[in-house]
Amino acid sequence: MYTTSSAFLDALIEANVSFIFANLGSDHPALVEAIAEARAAGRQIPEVLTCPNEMVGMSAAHGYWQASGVPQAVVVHVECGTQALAGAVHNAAKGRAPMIIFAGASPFTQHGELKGSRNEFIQWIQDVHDQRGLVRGYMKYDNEIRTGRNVKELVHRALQFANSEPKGPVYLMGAREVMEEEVKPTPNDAAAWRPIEPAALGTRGVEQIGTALASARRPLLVTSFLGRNPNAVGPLTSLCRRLGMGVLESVPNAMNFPHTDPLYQGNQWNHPNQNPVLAVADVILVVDSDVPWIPTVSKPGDGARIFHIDVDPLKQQMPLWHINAEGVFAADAETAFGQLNSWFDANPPDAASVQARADHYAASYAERARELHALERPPAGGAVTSEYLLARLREMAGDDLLFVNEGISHYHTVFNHLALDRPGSIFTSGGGSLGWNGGAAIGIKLARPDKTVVSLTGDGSFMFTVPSSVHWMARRYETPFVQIVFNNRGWKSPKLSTLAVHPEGYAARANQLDTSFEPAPDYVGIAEASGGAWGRQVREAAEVDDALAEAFRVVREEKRCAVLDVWLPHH
Ligand SMILES: Cc1ncc(C[n+]2csc(CCOP(=O)(O)OP(=O)(O)O)c2C)c(N)n1
Ligand SMILES: [Mg+2]
Repeated sequence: MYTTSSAFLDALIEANVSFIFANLGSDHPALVEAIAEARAAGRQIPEVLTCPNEMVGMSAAHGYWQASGVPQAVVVHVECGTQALAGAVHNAAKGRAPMIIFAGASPFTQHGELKGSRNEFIQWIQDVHDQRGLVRGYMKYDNEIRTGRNVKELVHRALQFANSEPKGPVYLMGAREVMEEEVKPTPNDAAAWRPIEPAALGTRGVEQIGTALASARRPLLVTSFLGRNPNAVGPLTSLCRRLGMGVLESVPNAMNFPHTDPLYQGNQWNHPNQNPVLAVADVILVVDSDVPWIPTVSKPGDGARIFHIDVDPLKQQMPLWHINAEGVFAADAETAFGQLNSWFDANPPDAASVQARADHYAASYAERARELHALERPPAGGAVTSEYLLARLREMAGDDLLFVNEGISHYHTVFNHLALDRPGSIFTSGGGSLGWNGGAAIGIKLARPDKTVVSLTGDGSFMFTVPSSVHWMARRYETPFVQIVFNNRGWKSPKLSTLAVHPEGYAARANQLDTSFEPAPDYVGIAEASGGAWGRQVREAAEVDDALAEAFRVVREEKRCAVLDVWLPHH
């Protein structure tokens, strides 16, 4: 038998989908049957991963794409499972992570008119007015499969949207009767549904940007996520070096530029102070950034000339957005840097100016390096600090490490002290819905089994990941990773948010703000019970080296997760 569901699976294979992150229900008999039939017949289908929690499954699909560039599939149960995707929907949309989500829908017949007609009470209860509307504000494309005769077309069209810039998740739903419909197999025409080719700058744009950069005294590139495409980092590095252009990251989402290069000028988050490098830059090239600066605290100087190159310069999903750019370009960063590099081949910049700029940035780089280094010294008394821990991790880390950063109030600490220089070596969710790191670590390990994955998470964010599901899946699907919990006994960030607006109010004087996790949960115990993880608590700086070494050994040799519950000063 060949049904809509069989054709759906074939379409996924044609689209190079290796995994279906699935959470099944009464809407899926046709799909479950088609999967079983394909297995019995030896027909190729994606591997199905059972995801006890939908958000974990979708975060895994997100992580898989981040580490491989290949979108995967998520299957969930009607509107309930769609809602249970929860904040992963936000993260994929904001992080522009492509994937295809399929949800069944309640049968639309109730007297047995068609195969798949209603036979369970829940099918009346789960029939809602606008299932697709639940996620429409976040999906690049959504549609309903109405017949098996064009299901493959819908899958390929959906993925064409997902894979075209600005990328993002797409959603299909199909009712039971439709997914049961018998159809004839059709040929593979996935190649006819290619994503839009990367966009280039126009000749005038290249000239405009090139001329401005050539004459700048303090040219500065500001970026957040150009390194989502690891191939953009090389051309950027060449461009910066030949110009003596500094690089400032704003809320980085990837390894955008080698942090060991003297042109690197640090990363700015919610720091409540004007960034000094940004203040004096006279020509600023913003490339792939959703928040290049926060104007109430930090912005370019008044006379600065700003150019903006972005996969989505209009920020189509952001109702309020503006930077005062004299040139705005929708272009692919790797392509644009290639064009600018060619322009500078033909128009070599003045060597003395380049040297002067590079010297200036190198001096501020050295100053920053000294400050960071001082922070890494273990404090008197022996307690562990995040800076010390990260410095040790940096020293002990091999070149095979991939980092997952959901450190929240430690986001910048992680970027600062790991000082990474390998493109594609660190990932963040790109959004603001906490709990992405556990699922993401699974997806990243699935995509890159040769790598050692290290997830760095706040204690609150550990709890948001649904750790029981994460650690069960990690064991079941053999995706061991190191997970380091920055345990400050609660949510520091909401406290910082309050104090930033009310520095001298009641909250500032209160002895607790309902953000504490005392008594602290046993994070190692949770992971151990759910997935047989190894783990230990770390309270002293002197314990760090042993704990890290053992964690790496366990993950690499015993192939199980290792959780280090690192006790930092109370938030
Ligand atoms: C799903 C979700 N719920 C709530 C928040 C609001 N929020 C932002 S940061 C934060 C605290 C996170 O705690 P933790 O991971 O321990 O990091 P810390 O702030 O302590 O560094 C919270 C609750 C959010 N961003 N996402
Ligand atoms: Mg915390």
